[in-house]
Amino acid sequence: LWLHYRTIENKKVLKDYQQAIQSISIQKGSETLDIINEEVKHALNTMLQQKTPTANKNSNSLIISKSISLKSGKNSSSLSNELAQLTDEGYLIQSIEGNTIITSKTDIGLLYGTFHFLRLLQTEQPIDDLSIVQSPKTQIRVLNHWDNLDRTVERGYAGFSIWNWHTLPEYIDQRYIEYARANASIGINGTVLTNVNANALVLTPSYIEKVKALADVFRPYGLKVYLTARFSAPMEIGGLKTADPLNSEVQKWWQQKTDEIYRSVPDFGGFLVKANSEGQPGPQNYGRTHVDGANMLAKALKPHNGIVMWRAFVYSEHDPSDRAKQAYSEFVPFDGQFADNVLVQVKNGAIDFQPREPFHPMFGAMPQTPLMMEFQITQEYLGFSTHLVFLPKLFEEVLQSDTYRKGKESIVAKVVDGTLHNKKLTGMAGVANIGTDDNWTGHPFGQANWYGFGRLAWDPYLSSEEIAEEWLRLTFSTNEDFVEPMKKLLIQSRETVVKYMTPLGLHHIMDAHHHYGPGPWISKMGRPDWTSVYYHKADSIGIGFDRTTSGSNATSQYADPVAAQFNNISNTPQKYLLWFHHVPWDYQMLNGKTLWNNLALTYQEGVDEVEEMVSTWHKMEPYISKLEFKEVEMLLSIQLKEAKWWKNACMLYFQQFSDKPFPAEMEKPE
Ligand code: GCW
Repeated sequence: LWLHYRTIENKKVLKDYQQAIQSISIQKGSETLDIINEEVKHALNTMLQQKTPTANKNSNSLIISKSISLKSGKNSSSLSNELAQLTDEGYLIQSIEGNTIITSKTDIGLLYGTFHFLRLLQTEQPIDDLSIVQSPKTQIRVLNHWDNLDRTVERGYAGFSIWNWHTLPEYIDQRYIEYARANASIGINGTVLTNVNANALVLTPSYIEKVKALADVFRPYGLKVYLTARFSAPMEIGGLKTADPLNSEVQKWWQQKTDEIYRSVPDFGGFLVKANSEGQPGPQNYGRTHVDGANMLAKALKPHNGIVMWRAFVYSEHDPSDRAKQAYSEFVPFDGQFADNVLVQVKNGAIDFQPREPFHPMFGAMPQTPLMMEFQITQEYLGFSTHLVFLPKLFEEVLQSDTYRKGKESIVAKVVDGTLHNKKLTGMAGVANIGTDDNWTGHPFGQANWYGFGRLAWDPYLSSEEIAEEWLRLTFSTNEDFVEPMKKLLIQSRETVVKYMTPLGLHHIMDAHHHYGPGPWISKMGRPDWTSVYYHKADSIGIGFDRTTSGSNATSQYADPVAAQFNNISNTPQKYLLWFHHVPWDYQMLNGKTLWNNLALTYQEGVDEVEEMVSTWHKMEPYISKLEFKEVEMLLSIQLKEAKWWKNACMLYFQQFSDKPFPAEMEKPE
């Protein structure tokens, strides 16, 4: 991963660092502090090519400690003022009196600060005048593993689940430790071990023992464990006749179950729940509401400081008019009714992790309810672990979208970090792309998406360029001839995938069964909203989903002026055109060409851009290990083949409706 330390490449920088760090002094006395000691020694040995002595020198020392005593009184008081401003996970990295000091209120803060400092070294940043003050901007920064107890991973493309339930609790796989270390290095502080399509068995005593073993490994890395709670568990493993959240036996069962978990895992984080969605049981089975369900669990967790993450990903088969509207319609009326330890977890867009979606209208629309962001790191709709797509670019686009809920600059990032409506509880979840593959994520560049998610959960205002540059420098090389072209490639890669899969606001036109490859045609999936034609609505007149006031009126779920903008075809950004409008094939676009020709040329651009990715990659051979170079080369050639497949399948299919020739500039589909 990005923690594979390398000797500092630039000789002058190496010399400066050796000069600046002649000794290290690190506090001792806890497991976390031991981890810091090990990490620093290992990292410096490799990066600085020297065995740095542990000693308390007067200067040129790296000092990592919660209590720092300074000679100069002035510095000392400003340091303690700054320290007082930090959250428990925050830290300071400062150059003071010729030393580099990392300090914090907690051991975990020191660990985060240490990883930040090591990142500065590996990416070759100046360290002679540091004045870094950092606290995470969100509180709950969690991975959501869609891992089943049989070790299959729903929408996982990197092998099997890394949790070996069979050998737990006795056998502690080294992977668990590396996993915790990697997460700590980017500030992730929680992990939901199990799939949201939940299995109640994980709440039985023998599994709780296994969960405890993982929690014990993760604790010194600041990583809390959470579980998914299957709503019908009281019936399935508790022998009750109902799971009605207003039934006192059911309430008692959850309370006792929760107490039982906390006896084994005293810092257990809480539950993540998918209820009344895609066949999962929930409170609505008993005529109750999301509030009834969430608050019942919240009450059981409250005495232990646990939380409920209640997902808003709901869409019913009974109201097929417009799936995009349903989460908002079901949840927004409940604003203010959830208990104070409940977060509603909302996917970034209203459909389902498509290559591009406008931001979910729930963001900003529930001023009295903590909403947490759910991103998908695993590439369910973006070419699995086969296509290279740098997702922080997608995440950034969503986080920077302006909801206008409290006027201009009410961006989604402010909903997520709680500043828009003064929320105390905040968080971001990422559906993990991690598995048993040697490189953890299948595609070697999938690691960048795990990394980028963590960085954005810590600070939702970071730019994707900054993240791309950091990750490239950490993982491969700091040579500008590598970093610059590869940064460009990463940043471009997200738009490229949109172009060859779902340009101009198209969505959900993949194969309906496995979600890989094109499938704009009718599928035999049973539900109308599980087939692509529901979403693109191509006919002899045009293509696209009319979500304006003359159509499904989903636009009314946005605040003005966003709603007005999306309602008006000429003001709608072209990237969302077919998301909101049914547009005639001959409609003239900004470049003067028709919609049909634009569609064709955008698909073609997508293909051309993958060709450019391939040729950029070929120039990177000197900077990459042989194996990784070859791996990515092979994967890119699949990506190119499949970009053409998408283009050809979609254009030939849509041509049946448009009845128009392909523009001359487009390579003819075969
Ligand atoms: O994206 C869809 C997936 C399902 C998933 C569901 C969800 C875990 O196709 O596999 O189920 O979303 O987010 O609940």
